[in-house]
Amino acid sequence: MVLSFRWYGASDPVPLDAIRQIPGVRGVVSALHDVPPGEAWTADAVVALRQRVEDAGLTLSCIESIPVPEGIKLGTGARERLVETWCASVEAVGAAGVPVVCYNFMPVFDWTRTSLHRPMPDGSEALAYVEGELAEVEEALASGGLPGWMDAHSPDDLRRLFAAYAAVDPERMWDHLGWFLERAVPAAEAAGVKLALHPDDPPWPLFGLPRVVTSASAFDRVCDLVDSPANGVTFCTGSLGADPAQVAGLSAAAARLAARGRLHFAHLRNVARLGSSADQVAEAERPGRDFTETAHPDGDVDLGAVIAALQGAGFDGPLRPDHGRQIWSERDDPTVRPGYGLFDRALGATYLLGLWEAHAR
Ligand code: DNO
Repeated sequence: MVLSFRWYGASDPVPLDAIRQIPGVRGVVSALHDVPPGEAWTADAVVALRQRVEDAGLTLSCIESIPVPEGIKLGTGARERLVETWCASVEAVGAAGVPVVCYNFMPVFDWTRTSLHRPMPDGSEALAYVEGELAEVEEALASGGLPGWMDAHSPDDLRRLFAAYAAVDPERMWDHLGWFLERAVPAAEAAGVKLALHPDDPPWPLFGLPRVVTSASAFDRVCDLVDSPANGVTFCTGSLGADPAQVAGLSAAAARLAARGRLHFAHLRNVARLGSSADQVAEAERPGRDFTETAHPDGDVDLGAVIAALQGAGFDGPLRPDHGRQIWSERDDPTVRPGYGLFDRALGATYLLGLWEAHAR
């Protein structure tokens, strides 16, 4: 495996030099963050990104992400043109020699939390999701007081998108994903790139929008839609592990998908269902799907078992820690991207490296 770290490019307050100093980290996961979604990437621009990463003594192990435009997910008349552009970007990535592209098929919003600064018992802060707080988020959406992770859309855009998605039920969403893969997978094959679809985070419908990539069995269905080694997944333990019904089955699912040759990228992070022992909040107070992110060794996901499963299947792709808590001097630092500071992700990386080495013996 290639232990990797996400880097948001030149504007990331975490510099490549710092990433280089994390023990065991050799790969960087990044994207052309300055190219507007829907515009084709060029090979020259990807090569320049790769060069910058290599100049820092690292390798560009994965692109995360090339955003899929809403017109494709909605199945509008513009989708032919939009998918051509998306495939051109994949071609550029392949021409620049980067082996994996992570993407997602979530309508309107990428990962969704109700709090970016939930105080933890140890004085750190973490991202959290509490169903009882969703109404506040919806109000903020309507008024334009958008939380940071949602600011890609104006309130008018959102109203238009919500109205358009009202006509898309889950089976239509699957059709749209199938239509997309029928075009994207051959392009990826031709470019020598593996596609790695990220699951919806959290893995259930939100705000009445159709979200379908919500389980390991949905991943199987994705792999069946177009039967090619280029059509694979990003195995994100924090996304799928937020579902209490799935958390115990994660290592078996990782083993199955990796043995199938479709697990192309691993996001290993941890979550605790609020009410579970790691969080020590009374179950009765917060039933259901509420969860908080945790330090990598804590939480409900058995990351050691997932690592053992990946090793058992001979996984050799990029693997990265994911969201960290805000700890130490990053806790009150407004320049830190919630979830994407340096410190706790670096601790997560060394924990994953330790697990990997321990299981390799
Ligand atoms: C969250 C990430 C996601 C991921 C995209 C992939 O931090 O895992 O934002 O990058 O969903 O397209």
